[in-house]
Amino acid sequence: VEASIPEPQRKAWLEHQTHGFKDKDGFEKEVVRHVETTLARSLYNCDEQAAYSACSLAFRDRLILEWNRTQQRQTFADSKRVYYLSLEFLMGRALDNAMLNIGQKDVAKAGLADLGFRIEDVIEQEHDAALGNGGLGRLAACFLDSLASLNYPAWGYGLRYRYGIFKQEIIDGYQVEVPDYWLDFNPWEFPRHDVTVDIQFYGHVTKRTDDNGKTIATWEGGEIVKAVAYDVPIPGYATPSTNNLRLWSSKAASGEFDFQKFNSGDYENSVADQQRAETISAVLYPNDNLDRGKELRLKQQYFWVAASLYDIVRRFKKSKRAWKEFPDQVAIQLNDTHPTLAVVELQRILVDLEGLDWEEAWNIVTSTFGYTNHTVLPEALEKWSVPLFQHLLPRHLQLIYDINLFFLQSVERKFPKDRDMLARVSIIEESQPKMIRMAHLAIVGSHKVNGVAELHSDLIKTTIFKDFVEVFGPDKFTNVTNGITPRRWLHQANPRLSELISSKTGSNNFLKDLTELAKIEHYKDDADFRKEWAEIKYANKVRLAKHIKNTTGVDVNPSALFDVQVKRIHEYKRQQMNIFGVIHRYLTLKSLSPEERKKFQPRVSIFGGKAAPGYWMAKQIIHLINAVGAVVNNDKDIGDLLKVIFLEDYNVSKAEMIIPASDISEHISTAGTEASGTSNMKFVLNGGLIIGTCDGANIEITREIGEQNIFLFGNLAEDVEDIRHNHTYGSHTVDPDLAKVFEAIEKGTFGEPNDFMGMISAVRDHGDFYLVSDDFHSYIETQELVDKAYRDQDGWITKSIESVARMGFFSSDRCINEYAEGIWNIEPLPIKEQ
Ligand code: CR6
Repeated sequence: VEASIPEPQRKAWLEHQTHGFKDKDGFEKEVVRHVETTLARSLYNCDEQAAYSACSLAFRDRLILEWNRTQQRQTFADSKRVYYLSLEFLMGRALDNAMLNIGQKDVAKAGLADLGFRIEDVIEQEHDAALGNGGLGRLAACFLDSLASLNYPAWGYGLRYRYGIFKQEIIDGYQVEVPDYWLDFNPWEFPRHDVTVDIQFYGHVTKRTDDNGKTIATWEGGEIVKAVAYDVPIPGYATPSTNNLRLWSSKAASGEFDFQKFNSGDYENSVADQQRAETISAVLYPNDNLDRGKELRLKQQYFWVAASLYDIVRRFKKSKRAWKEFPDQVAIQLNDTHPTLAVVELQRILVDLEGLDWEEAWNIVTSTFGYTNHTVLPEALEKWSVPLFQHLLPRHLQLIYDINLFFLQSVERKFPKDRDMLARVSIIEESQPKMIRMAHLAIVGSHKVNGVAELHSDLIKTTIFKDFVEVFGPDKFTNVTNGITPRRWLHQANPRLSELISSKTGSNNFLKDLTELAKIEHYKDDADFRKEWAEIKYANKVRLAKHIKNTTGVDVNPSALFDVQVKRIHEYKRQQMNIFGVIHRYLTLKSLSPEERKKFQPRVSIFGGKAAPGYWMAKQIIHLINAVGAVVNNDKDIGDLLKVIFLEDYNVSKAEMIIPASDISEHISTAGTEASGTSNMKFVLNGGLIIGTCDGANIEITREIGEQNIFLFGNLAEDVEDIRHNHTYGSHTVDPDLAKVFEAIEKGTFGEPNDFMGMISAVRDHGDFYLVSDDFHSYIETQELVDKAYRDQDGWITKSIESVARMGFFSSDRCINEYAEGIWNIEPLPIKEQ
């Protein structure tokens, strides 16, 4: 239907166009209007939540107007767009970000004050949008911020989960999961009830031959579920560009429920159908770096991918171009293998629905997609059982078999008679049952494959994807080191530091070009600058100390060294090594005389992070941290010398408070296991130093900031395999200091020893896969170096300033520019002065 307003009536439209608020008065007017009309409240019952809602709506109105203009500009320019497909977008809060990116926080602050509210309290009302698990989801969120800030024509596509990552409560030292129902009132989304797509599942395939002898496959029967679009505007920083994040929500295709069933008295089943449909987008799978192979997860993936591709193809078709131009208009990035079905779905659309030849279609497909790998951990590599897959997506399975056949034929030509090679690279694993290897499908279906840090990109080329380098040549594989957005992780999280930097660099331009941070190195000996630098860190620590007091009841001294490890709980991230180290410190302190103790550097060990609900060992680690805290924090001999804190429910908004308050943070994964890590970058950018292994982006951080500014320890990735082999086949004794720690636990120092035996026997009896014992000595020694360095406050501040000054490389802007140039072949859309 042509919905465009005819020329004669356009004048009236243009005259009555709205623009959103322009100044403080305008802002207040909009807030009051939203309170009184949208929220149906008044000055007699406007609490902070209502003020938050109205304030957000005032900003949303402005965003959506810019959003409209941005879309028009992009359509008009007819430029290539990039589509970022991610099953996770860990956005956190939107209001503060919108205010800062639009540059209207001061206006909002003054306006809210006039109306009787403190802006900080209003911001705090917002529920995090927590549609992700950890680094991968947060990376997608940082990328959206950079794409908009750099004026790239880009869309994000994801799922609108009704429940995001669970809320974590700690009860008696144990993690308890509480559902995260976050949609009660979400002012940041626009439901598009007119943008829907029917998605098919199950059914069967029929094949017939047409008049030209061509085989036509038709996917019939099964069931239909409706995808409804919800749009979230993404504001760029200091630019009018406002991009779109489109999240799909599932609904029964027949609307409310099946009236036929209802009328025939089958009420329960008609409701059940509806609920089954809605289940698809109901909940985010809470696993980080773990594949569970559940049918509902596959349904989520296909639902999301099919809806997104339909949308992308629909937009392309409007341009009336020839199919071969599709890759000139469209780049699609696969964030991990979760959206790999998009490769198959696009081939299906082109061959089955649009009638293209296989070859021509496949060229279009492979020129369109890029695939980012985020892990080498085998347990995280997605595989789908063939029988399960066949039942749900029968036509897609046929297509995968055909893709594999043609691929293996090409391998055969290059490596004749190498049957082992064929078996290794095949998309199908010949196991019982057969499995579809999604990473193989993603590699075969993309023109570029990238890892997320240099070491990681090297590792995938020499280990898990080695054979593919031989098949496709090395140029298909590349590296794009992760980055973070300085808008959220410096400007928003640490406003005082951001202001100090801006006063020295001359403007806020460093937030658009982070390499400008280099300028602050000139001030590293400036006494006033150093004093303010230290004061800001201290103030951030005071704020965190208050939060610790409020949430745990424990008093911590803000002058102590704050040692932070916040991230998902995982054996490979080795929180167990950290807590064993804390116990070692406690035992050492206990063995000293009160006089000797006084020489010790006081420390607060702060942990935070969620364990996947089914990850028993991770839950045991959380329990031990809390059990140690309960003993240490109440030990009169120890006092302020050591405190152990577990912060409940670590999420993006808590990270914004915790990260700026850290003196040292821990990034201590077994070498070769953490693909990149991104919180390491956030901590250093906020003036915290880090202790870490030679893993992921730690290595590049060292290259940038200098070896003297980081505390590295432990075995190297290249040696891990041999060490593991020795654990199994050689002699394996536990490090003596670690053995003392185990002894204390087994004596019941921290409560029932049986509660913690899993952690001990993993090291002692089950091959110590993560090399906790091998790295323990070097870890403890390096922690002593940290203490020593911290006691030299002058030296410490120099390290801190130097590090921040050299972090320019880690902006997600640099990262997005690399993707744009090396993988997507797209350019920013210039904004003409309006
Ligand atoms: N768990 C990596 O483990 C990396 C992010 C983003 C991870 C982490 O090192 O920084 O991706 N991998 O690239 C996956 O999620 C599979 C992560 O967040």
